[in-house]
Amino acid sequence: MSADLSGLIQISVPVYATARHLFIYELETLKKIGQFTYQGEGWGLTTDGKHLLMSNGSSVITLHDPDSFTIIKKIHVHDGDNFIDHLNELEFIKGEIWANIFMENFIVRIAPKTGEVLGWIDMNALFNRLAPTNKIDVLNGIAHDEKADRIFVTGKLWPAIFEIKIPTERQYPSQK
Ligand SMILES: [Ca+2]
Repeated sequence: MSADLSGLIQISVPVYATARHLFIYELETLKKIGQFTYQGEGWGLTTDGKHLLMSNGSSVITLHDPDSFTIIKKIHVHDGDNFIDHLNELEFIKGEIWANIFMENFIVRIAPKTGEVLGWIDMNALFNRLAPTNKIDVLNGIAHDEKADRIFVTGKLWPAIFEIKIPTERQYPSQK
């Protein structure tokens, strides 16, 4: 079984990857040092520094204990009264969960405590920057370089990784 690396994250020292099993690797040697199995699907994986956060293609993000993988909490992601489905790749960025919506060119910014959508980021402009000859697939990669505070996005089969900067809150006010 091959691991789905779109959920690849690092929490303290080990590296985690999902594919119905969650594999844990030692960072330096990439030797497998543990694994968990879980019910349902595992799409995206990130960490708030203490817990693991996993998506499964629904509107629910599960918060897990990193040692036992026990579910501590379910975060129901919603924008007003609407639950936001197809949450895919996750990235924890400065106190928010960012998730792309599978098959759509949008990233949502989510409040981890309440599951409320704080804002939508339109990624359509990136597609125009890729050559029409590129056989690109869906947006599915978000990464945050904490040290330099830089945000990167990419997609399946994309020949490029983009660094993005979001406009100020004043230009794109959140829902709250
Ligand atoms: Ca990520």
